[in-house]
Amino acid sequence: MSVLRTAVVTGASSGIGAASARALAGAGFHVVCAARRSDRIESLAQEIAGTAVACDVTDPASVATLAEAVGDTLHVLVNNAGGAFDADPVELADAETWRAMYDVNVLGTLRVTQALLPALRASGDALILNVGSTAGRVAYEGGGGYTAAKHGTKVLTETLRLELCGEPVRISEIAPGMVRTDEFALVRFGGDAAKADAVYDGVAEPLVAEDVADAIAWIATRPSHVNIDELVIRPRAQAAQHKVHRVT
Ligand code: 8X3
Repeated sequence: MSVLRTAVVTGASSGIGAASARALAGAGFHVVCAARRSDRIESLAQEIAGTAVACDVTDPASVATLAEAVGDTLHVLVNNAGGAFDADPVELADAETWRAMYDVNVLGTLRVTQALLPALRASGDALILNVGSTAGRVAYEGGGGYTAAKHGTKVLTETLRLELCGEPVRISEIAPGMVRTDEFALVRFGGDAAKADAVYDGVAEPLVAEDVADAIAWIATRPSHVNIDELVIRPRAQAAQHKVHRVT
């Protein structure tokens, strides 16, 4: 067994995932960077002396490949792959888009957790850290599909913590608010850069991926008996989902 502690980060090709892979490598972990876009994770893995594994969390066969690559022992799993795919009101929302959001944000977390749990258990000291959202805490107009999915991520996390109580596996959720990344809002608005930029309009300092990654590395480096159940992290300018200080 390797003496180096190992971590898997899903959705590691960009944003919070890539930043978390870097932060965990900085904290001494060997990081397995998992994502669909192999070119991106390969260069990231090279940069942080980690390992790249192409993985689509919505595909059970692909998740099985990830589990094989990880092997018998794993210390930290960051279930980060996820995203928002629309901003439509409930009345007009497309059920398939909602299904896709549930698939990646909830079922993706389920699949990867199930596949890697034996290796996590085998480490004797593990952490499963699910990346949720403040959208998993509250409802907002146009957010129904994404908020429903992120509420699902939250409840999955809470359930798992109850079910694994007594085992050497900690279960945490980090719930970020407004984080400016290259892709989150752009994906949500189908590539419309003007709409994506408007999300951060006048907000001098939204969080950046590194702020969330820093908190993820902190959670992962607490002593083994300390379980951070949940950590809500927002920019100072965002007191609540609807209360954002904007300078115009
Ligand atoms: C992202 C937070 O406000 O876009 O997970 O729902 S929000």
